[in-house]
Amino acid sequence: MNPTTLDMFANLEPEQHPRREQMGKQSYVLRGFALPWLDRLLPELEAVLKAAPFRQMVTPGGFTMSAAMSSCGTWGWTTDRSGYRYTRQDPLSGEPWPDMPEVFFQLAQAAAREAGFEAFVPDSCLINRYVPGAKMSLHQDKDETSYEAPIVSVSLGLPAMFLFGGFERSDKCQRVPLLHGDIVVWGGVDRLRYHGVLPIKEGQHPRLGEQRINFTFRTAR
Ligand code: MD3
Ligand code: FE
Repeated sequence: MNPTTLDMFANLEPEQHPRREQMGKQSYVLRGFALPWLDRLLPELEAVLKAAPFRQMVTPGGFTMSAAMSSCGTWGWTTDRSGYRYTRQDPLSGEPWPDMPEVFFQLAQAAAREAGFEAFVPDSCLINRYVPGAKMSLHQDKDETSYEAPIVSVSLGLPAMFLFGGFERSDKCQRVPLLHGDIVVWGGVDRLRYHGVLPIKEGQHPRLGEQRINFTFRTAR
């Protein structure tokens, strides 16, 4: 059954939803939104990773990113010494990125709708893996052709302290703890906010072990 059919808060405005926290004018944390989907997400994740395993990528400046990454969908985000970009092929295998599993797409679309963005059509899902100590420095997501579509981000496994900044790197950041099953949706006027992840703390998650997995859904083109 589609878990969205059980949503008894469907008629409330986004800012009235009890498990929906507003971070900016058009950005929300949906607490626990992914939990009912987990049993269908994890086998699909495993299949994607068999075809396109996690790898650590290098920034144009020559730094190895601490989060390991993979992708599925038409476009996969990659970085190497020559720059950040979206590619149709996995540079590791030379093959197209694995298809985005239907349940990934449905979850991303349901979360976007819950935050007021109708008809989100992601063509890219970046999969980030953080082990304790891994982080993501403050940045903007700017490699997409258009900034019209929102971004949907699913957190699984170990908790993370998320940094939700402003429109300049030096702007003060809100700190938002993200737990297993939480989804963040941001778009519209908040689409180009700086954001990052503080180093993940040591720990064991009962379902995912010593790691945090993040899915970042975007419309790349
Ligand atoms: C942006 N990933 O891959 S997404 C990325 O948790 C990336 O792995 C992070 O940033 C991760 O580009 C974060 C979650 C997120 C949450 C709230 C935001 C991004 C946000 C608020 C404003 C802008
Ligand atoms: Fe980002």
